[in-house]
Amino acid sequence: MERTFVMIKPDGVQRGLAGEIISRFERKGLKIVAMKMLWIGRELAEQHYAEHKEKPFFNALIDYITSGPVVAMVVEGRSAVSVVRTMIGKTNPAEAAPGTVRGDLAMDTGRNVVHASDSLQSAEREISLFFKPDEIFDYAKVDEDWVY
Ligand code: RTP
Ligand code: MG
Repeated sequence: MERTFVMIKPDGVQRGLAGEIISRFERKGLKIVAMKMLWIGRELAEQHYAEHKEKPFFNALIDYITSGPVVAMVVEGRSAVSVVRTMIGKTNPAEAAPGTVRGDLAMDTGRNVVHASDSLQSAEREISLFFKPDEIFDYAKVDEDWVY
């Protein structure tokens, strides 16, 4: 099983889409093994998006992601990293396919409602940035035999 990091961005929380987005992952058969609401400070935001430090949109991205509370999660399942990336859709919601979170629920690249790790390596880095080991739960889910 693989784990990935997912975050409902401030616009997703403000627009009341947290339940809708979480529900999609649950219905898919993925398992939420950690979840919390937090208001990210600039330092954590800059660490999280360190790969974009030199990009022209970096400051706007940090302003956006620190503009209100977010919901952070660790999501587990077979090939969870790529499954979740497929479910959230392309970065630019205008190009994201219908049926994806961004394709269905967003309009603008700078307001694309959700983040998900883009590789297993990113997932491990981001999970450890946001969660302590004892905040991540190893538990059996009753429907697991019916999902796999
Ligand atoms: P994320 O990291 O948030 O899951 O998004 P992503 O992988 O689909 O896209 P990435 O290239 O990592 O970009 C991170 C976030 O930066 C904002 N962005 N703005 N104005 C622009 O050209 C631009 N490009 C990216 C988006 O909010 C994007 O999700
Ligand atoms: Mg990214």
